[in-house]
Amino acid sequence: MANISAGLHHLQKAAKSAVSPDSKTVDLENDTVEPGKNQSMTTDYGIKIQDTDHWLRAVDDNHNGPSLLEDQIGREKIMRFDHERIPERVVHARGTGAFGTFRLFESAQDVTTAGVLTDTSRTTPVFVRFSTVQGSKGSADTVRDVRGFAVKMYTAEGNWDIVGNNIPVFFIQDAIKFPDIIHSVKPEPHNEIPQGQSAHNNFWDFVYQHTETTHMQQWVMSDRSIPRSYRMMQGFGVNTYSMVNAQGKRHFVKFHFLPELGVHSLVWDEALKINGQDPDFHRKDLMDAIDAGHYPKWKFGIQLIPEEKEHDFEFDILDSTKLWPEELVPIRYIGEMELNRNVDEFFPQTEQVAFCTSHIVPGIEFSDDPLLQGRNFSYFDTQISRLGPNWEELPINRPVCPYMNITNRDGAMRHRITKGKVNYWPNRFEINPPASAAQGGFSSYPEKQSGIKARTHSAKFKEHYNQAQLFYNSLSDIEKLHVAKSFSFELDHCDEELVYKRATERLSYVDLQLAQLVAKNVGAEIPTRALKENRGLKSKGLSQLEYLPDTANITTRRVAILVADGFDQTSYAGMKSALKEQGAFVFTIGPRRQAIKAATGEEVVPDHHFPGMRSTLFDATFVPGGKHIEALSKNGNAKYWITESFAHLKPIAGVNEAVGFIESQTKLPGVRFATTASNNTTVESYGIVTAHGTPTDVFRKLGAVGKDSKGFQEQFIWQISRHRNWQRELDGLVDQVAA
Ligand code: HDD
Repeated sequence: MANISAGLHHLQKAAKSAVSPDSKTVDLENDTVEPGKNQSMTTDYGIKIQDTDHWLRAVDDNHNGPSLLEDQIGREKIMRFDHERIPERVVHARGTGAFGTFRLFESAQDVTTAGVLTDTSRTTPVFVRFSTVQGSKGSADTVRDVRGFAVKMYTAEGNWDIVGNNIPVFFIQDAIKFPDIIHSVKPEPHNEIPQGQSAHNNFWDFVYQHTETTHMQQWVMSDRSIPRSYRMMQGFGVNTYSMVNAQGKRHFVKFHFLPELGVHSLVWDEALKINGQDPDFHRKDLMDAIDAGHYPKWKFGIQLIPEEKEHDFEFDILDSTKLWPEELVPIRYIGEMELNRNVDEFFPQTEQVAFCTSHIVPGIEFSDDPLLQGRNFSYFDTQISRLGPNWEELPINRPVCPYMNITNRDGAMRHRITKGKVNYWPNRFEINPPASAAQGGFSSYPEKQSGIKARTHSAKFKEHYNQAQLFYNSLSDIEKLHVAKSFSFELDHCDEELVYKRATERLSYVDLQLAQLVAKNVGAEIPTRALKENRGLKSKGLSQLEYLPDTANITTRRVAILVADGFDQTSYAGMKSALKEQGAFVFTIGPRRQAIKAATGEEVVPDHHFPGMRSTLFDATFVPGGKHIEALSKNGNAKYWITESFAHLKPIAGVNEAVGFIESQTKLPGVRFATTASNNTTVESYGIVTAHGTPTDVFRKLGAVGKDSKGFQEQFIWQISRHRNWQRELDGLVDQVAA
């Protein structure tokens, strides 16, 4: 099968070739346009516009007078504006997307016939949309929430949508409860509060009433729900699908995406502040990385269970509140997804993209997962109210393979024009016949079905705590601490005693210590015994720290260099070029966005001035040596920058005069992060990297970077690649600084 070429341009080419070659039709299919200087502005019905700024009026000698309703140009302009909005998504309203490609490096033909998973010569175009769940379209990016991870693969046999999240399990087991969980987490009905938060009575009331949510609660209160970047999140299909091979053998399957950059999160105080300081933090982050050519990549994996082993597990494999532990069902990584092109226009692409769990291609099938079955109904339905019945033919949604259906006609906003006399099958011309299975027609797996009507689930669906414990037990100490802190934050925001007391009590089913810590913080009764014995089981891959790459990859990490007049040019330039060489995004921050002079006379124009930026928007900070420290020491913004970076566990580096400045801003009597021992000595302590020596000695050509790097720049780069210094928080230093 020939490659399907990547990206939108290719999508369009393919779409064109899928219809009649008649030139007029092709023109109509050409949806992407680029306005130019030589192209006059016209109305939507084609006449050229002379004046865009004055409504047609009947004026007197003073040019005063009433506006005329006859101004068809003015009316068209206002009408178009009045109707710019379509209903936002009822959930996942806030999001952003990008184009890319999917490549297969190992065929899965032993388990499926799907071309996209068997033909290693193909490149399949994709569009991916990331999102938050709770907030409205204009809400902030870095709220504590599940992130949507929706992938549309434009395969040669039709579109395949994996509508997943960055968390592998879900709150509820049955789709019929979806309106309730979503109503409970959304702003409360009487006052429309709060926006972009689950920290309120109704959510915690609902999850208490549904013990099946206990597992997902742990994930949502962990660092997973405050990702550093969409590029640093895992993606999970969550639901159980199935796959069928050429011999008709069926396997159950779960889909996984593993990010090349590792899985990283913000810290909570940082996330809260970014919500106000840069609500578009995540969408900018994705666009900037793609624009700079640092294309994010994810390995694609499948977990497989043969049909006959469906009942071999202590949990039901069709229950979406359960994951399949990797020890029991290993992940087989068979492909790679890369995002490499930003959208041209947000609305027709990212806003109008519509995903559907029921979009599957031959070789991939559903399962009886009751959440998936309900989703298959819901997504189809929601697109009709958001986009109308012809939503599948919008440019972003239509397939790139040939598609034609003479029966599907008309409806609001029909775009495509289908020639011919007949619109039904069978017809006397034998136009548009269905395809047999041998010709690629979709045929459902002949799963045997019989039963009585009942509103029920299998007995295993009733067990709700084992995997909540499994997840919590598998976390590292710092991740456990964060879980306790986020439960405490959320329940602290619940002002109804019944709500926070009961939600806290529920934690004793997971871990007694966790329950005790949270109870103390939120003012609930401190439990003395676990309400369910913790079996102490752990599983691999649940702690996100396990995905920290061994290599010192700092590409796209945002690093700030703080300067004022009198900075040392050699250290400034040395560090800047070392960081850039490693692919970091480096920004100079100074007291003003005008030339700042180095001690030796060189000038640099900062990218930002101190009041215009905050440390929260950077992963690490470097302060060069030099006389400028005197000015920085008197600048409240610069001083707070260091204190806050310290509290947010970020690597900080400084040389010579800067070392004392950094130490003074961490305000920890008795804790020293540097020694002044001998020249050219690099010291790393709690992620603070310092050195003393002549700048030319300290800033030599960049050597190998690793844990034991003795070089100053190398050690700083290594610390950045570790993301955050958790030890500071574990040792209680952060509580003392409290940015
Ligand atoms: Fe959903 C959107 C993910 C359960 C009903 N969902 C939506 C999106 C994602 C998910 C990523 C945004 C897609 C986009 O970017 O446009 N949803 C999930 C996951 C679930 C899940 C991983 C659990 C496994 N969803 C779920 C259930 C129902 C829905 C049980 C209803 C029964 N979801 C919707 C929806 C949305 C949606 C109302 C809103 C906008 C849309 O579909 O296109 O139909």
